Amino acid sequence: MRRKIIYIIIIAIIVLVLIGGGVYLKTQNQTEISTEKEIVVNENPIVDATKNNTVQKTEVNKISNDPWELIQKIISATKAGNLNDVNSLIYKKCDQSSCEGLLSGMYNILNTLNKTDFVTKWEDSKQMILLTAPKQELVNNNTNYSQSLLFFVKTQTGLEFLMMSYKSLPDLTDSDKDGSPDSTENCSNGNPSCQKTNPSNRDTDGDGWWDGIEKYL
Ligand SMILES: [Ca+2]
Ligand SMILES: [Ca+2]
Repeated sequence: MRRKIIYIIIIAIIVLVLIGGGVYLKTQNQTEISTEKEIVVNENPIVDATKNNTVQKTEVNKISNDPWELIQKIISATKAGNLNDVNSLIYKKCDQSSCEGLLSGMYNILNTLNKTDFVTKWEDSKQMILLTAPKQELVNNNTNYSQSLLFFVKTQTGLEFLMMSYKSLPDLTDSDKDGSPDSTENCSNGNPSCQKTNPSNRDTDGDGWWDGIEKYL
């Protein structure tokens, strides 16, 4: 009888130990879960911070469809000498060697432009040209007229700057409004390597690019 009681006590002790171990293990699991939750919670600000950085970066590199907003961004980027930013804003990309001296040159030219001088805009779904009104000037005591043109290309990400052009008489007449004067299109400008295009058709070869834009692409 006494031996049975001892067995019962030993079994009871084993059961209590097992139950106690179970409670301990359960507590441990809950602690681990809690720890994991803390990690997840701690990751949220990191994820948010990454998203914020992405938004900020997108805002910085966002290319505008407003040509003057684009010009201002190029002026800022060229002034800072930031080639990467400049390349994100211009159509014909350049590397460090090919852009040597270009940044300061672009800054000096673009920084002198006045938005209000560019009174004419020609554009379609692929390109845009801004033009000043012909301006009277005195050259060697002779009265002449000159005009500045800004060429842009519309890309999938927005407007990109292509180039600036300066024209004067007798190259101001541009019948088809494609950025290439009649004198250039009909090769009456004396250029021996001139290739004729149709001065009455913006897109002589029908590929969507205007004649005045295409030669600079
Ligand atoms: Ca033309
Ligand atoms: Ca064309």
